[in-house]
Amino acid sequence: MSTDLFQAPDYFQLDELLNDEHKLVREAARDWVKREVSPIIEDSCQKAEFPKHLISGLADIGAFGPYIPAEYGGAGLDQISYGLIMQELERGDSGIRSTASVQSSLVMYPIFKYGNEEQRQRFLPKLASGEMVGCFGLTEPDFGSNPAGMVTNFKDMEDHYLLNGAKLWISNSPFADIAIVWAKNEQGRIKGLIVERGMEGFTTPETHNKWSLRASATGELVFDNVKVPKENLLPNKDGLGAPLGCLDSARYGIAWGTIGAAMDCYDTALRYSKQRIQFGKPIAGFQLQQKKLAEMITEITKAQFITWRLGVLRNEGKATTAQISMCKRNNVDMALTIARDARQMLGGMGITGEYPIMRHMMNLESVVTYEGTHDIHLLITGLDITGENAFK
Ligand code: TGC
Ligand code: FAD
Repeated sequence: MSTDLFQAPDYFQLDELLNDEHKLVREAARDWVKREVSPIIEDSCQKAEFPKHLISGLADIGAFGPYIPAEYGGAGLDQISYGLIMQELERGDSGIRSTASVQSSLVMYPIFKYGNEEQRQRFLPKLASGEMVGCFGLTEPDFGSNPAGMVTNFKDMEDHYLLNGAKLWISNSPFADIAIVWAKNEQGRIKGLIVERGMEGFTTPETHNKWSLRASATGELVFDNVKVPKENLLPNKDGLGAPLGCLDSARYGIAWGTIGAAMDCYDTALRYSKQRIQFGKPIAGFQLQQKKLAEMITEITKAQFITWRLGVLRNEGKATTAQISMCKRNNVDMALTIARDARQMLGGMGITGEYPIMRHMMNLESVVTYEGTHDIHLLITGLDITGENAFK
């Protein structure tokens, strides 16, 4: 891959809305991505390997539990800083941001929010430092967009729970030390369980042949009469609202993250278009290419502002699920459109690993699907504004 020459676009001086801590956190993440991610990421994707050696660096820049209080090992940052870290990571690669999203919002968050003090003390510091990596099991082979239908279940055996079922499409599962697993109890109520690697009957086969998110490990979680100790049940919340609450936090991170991917595609296409000569002049001088670039910077700028505003609302505890959903949907769609246009602007070079665009484009095909598909998010907005449920 060519040298990372990334320059972040800030067309409407959004920086003036950030405080010193936000900028410091962002610069640390940006520098780290340039130094550690950019030089190796193309190779990891070609080999379809998650670069595990990045885990300690992710912990060092505060990407594991940015908003979890410092007493549990988190970085104790606000929601804007959390978002900016996700933006910088996904500027590098969606798979690296995925690993941080899952660890922070889908593993540390439910333990912090729904766990007891003993569980917080036992797991959060190790997850924050990267000594332990987690994954989140909600999706099942027959229940993706409709997790309420899940069949994974556990029975109360008095001195332990007995867990059976399977989860599919689980980020980080092949190497995770623990899994937050959502399963139904005998009353059909959804609860969260912390399942630990090494428990008998628990396996995590890897899913191969992905054309997308190749630098992120994806797999299954299979439970065959797994004995889960009673102290591993998350006691403080049940029902589908528990996993959906975690998704609010992760979807918010994705909204920021996809701005990073879009910025990288725009910045790459802009630089290339100024250097590439056809018909005797830089292709940046042709109206059709300028139209693409002008639309890209406009859409990035609009996304930056709704996402910053969402961060402010989250800091104030006022952001709704529907607002987060709209922002995730809009920003992934924006990034995917920009990636496709940017790829065309590079002509044949756009399909090579010399430039990051095709990799972002392929990654974003997963991002538009996970954490709720584009269609599901349209229906969430539809329900919110009309009061009519079109899911069922
Ligand atoms: P619905 O009836 O709307 O709600 C069921 C219960 O949940 C409550 N609730 C919430 N609670 C807290 N926070 C939220 N955001 C909540 N949203 C809803 C709700 O009040 C209700 O409570 P109760 O007490 O009455 O039971 O549920 P539904 O079955 O109609 O489903 C709605 C729908 C379709 C929007 C939801 O199922 C959905 O979002 N589906 C999409 C599935 C999805 O996003 N899966 C993601 C899997 S994880 C993943 O992809 C990780 S990728 C990570 C990476 O690599 O980065
Ligand atoms: P389906 O639900 O079968 O949807 C298929 C199509 O039907 C979609 O286009 C959808 O929009 C549409 N559709 C479904 N219902 C409706 C409706 N009511 N109205 C209109 N259209 C509808 N899950 C986890 O739990 N943990 C993870 O860590 C995780 N990581 C992932 C990593 C990757 C790389 C991928 C690809 C997925 C991951 N997922 C994870 C799963 C992801 O959340 C699901 O793929 C997603 O929720 C969609 O479910 P599905 O694939 O079963 O599609």
